[in-house]
Amino acid sequence: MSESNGVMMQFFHWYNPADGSLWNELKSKATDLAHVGITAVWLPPAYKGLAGGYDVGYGVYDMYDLGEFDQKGSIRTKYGTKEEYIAAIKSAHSAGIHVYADVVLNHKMGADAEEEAPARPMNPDNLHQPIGDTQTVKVWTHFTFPGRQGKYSDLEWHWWHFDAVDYNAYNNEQQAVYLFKDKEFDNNVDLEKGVFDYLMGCDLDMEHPEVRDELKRWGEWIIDMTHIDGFRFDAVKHVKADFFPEWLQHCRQYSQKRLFAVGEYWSDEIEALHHFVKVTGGDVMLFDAPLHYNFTVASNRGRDFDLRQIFDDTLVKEQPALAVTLVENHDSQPLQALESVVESWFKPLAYALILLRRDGYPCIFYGDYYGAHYQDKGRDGNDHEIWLDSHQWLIDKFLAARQTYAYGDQYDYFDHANCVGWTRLGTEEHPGGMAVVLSNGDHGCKWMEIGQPHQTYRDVTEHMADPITTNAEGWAEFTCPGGSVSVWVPQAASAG
Ligand SMILES: [Ca+2]
Ligand SMILES: [Ca+2]
Ligand SMILES: [Ca+2]
Repeated sequence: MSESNGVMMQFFHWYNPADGSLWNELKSKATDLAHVGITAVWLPPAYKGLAGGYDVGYGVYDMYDLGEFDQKGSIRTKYGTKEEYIAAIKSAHSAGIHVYADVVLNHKMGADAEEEAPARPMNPDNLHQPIGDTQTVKVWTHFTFPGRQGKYSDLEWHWWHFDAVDYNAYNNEQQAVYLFKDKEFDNNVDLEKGVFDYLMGCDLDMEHPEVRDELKRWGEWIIDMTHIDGFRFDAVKHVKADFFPEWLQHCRQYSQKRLFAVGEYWSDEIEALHHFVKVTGGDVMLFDAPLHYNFTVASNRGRDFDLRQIFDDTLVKEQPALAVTLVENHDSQPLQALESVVESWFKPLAYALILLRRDGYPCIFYGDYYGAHYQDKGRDGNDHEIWLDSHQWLIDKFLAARQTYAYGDQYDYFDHANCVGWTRLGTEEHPGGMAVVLSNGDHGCKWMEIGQPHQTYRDVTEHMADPITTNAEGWAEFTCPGGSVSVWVPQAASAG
């Protein structure tokens, strides 16, 4: 990642139109993305979900149906057909972009048939606590995949492949999670709710040998079918953490490829992230959710936020080699499940903080790059219309600066509550240096060392019109407008 200042893009948001066009869109945009400095894309789950052609992808039904079989009301998924998916990956590869597949190993939904099973109702808010006796329940747990007819895998899923479900047709009034007889919730999951193995749907039993084998077989299959370069694991805090290194090792051996991996452990508790890193031996990077929350708070508090604390308790500060840094994603965007929006005025500052510093593998959100417009119900039950601003112009400037100048030593000047800055000194291969200043208050200025004497710098953001020249010792007072950011690169050069 850091070797070439790589940048990932999350190539979707929650509200992309359900018209089957996303794979073709990537195909047509891959060259442009490579040109501006995107080196990898994370694509949404490509297999058929419960809601067929409308499913964002997290309601996993059939992992072997990439838009190939007439199941759940359509052949294609929300994003297109299997052929279009594979063609999009090929186009990305031709452009020099790696592709990461989104993999949901926690649950399945939309079973084809009901079956009876012995189970015990547990308190959904404390999964250790039974709220009834073991009884016969009627549950949607039998997956036969009638449209696929055993192609690629003939495994039918039954209740015994799962730990629990949350619906019992014999008692549909009861609020409970039904833990199947002789099952235990998997350990090494997040400890919220007693043990947070259960999230939704039919929760996979990662201790069942047929489940482990099937998931490994699927790993081989998706590698052969798509030549994917890595994985983004969904909802890792709800899955037995030690399964990930086991599964990855299997896939890496099989493919003879390094296979990148990042997990979504969505928690603002840095200790929980550290625990996952420990259990997985550093095999899986994590999205820096605490950093996202710091951005949210900073964007809401304006000048009352102390910018010196922006990296406090974040993964990029405490485990920089394992941090995928981000500003926003499909869950945090307005009206979504984990809505915690970073306000638009702060997005340029946040993107400078992830794209122009030494640490972290940055991930750009589709909605921040292209903008977005959509409507949905909010938590208040009312309909809302949302416009997300496109920050593409500035992000492209940052990407160009990152590619050309964000190298070498980094000197930090996090010495004022409302104005911070840093410089990069450059290397022999990438000379010139760069200075970044950002302010959440008034006009900012920062006396900083960039290492180049008598060199003139210009602001690629065009926020500041006049150039700045360093003194004989390679220092200068760099500036930015109030509530904004400036990025200073050598004037002679053309980057940005
Ligand atoms: Ca689980
Ligand atoms: Ca489980
Ligand atoms: Ca289990």
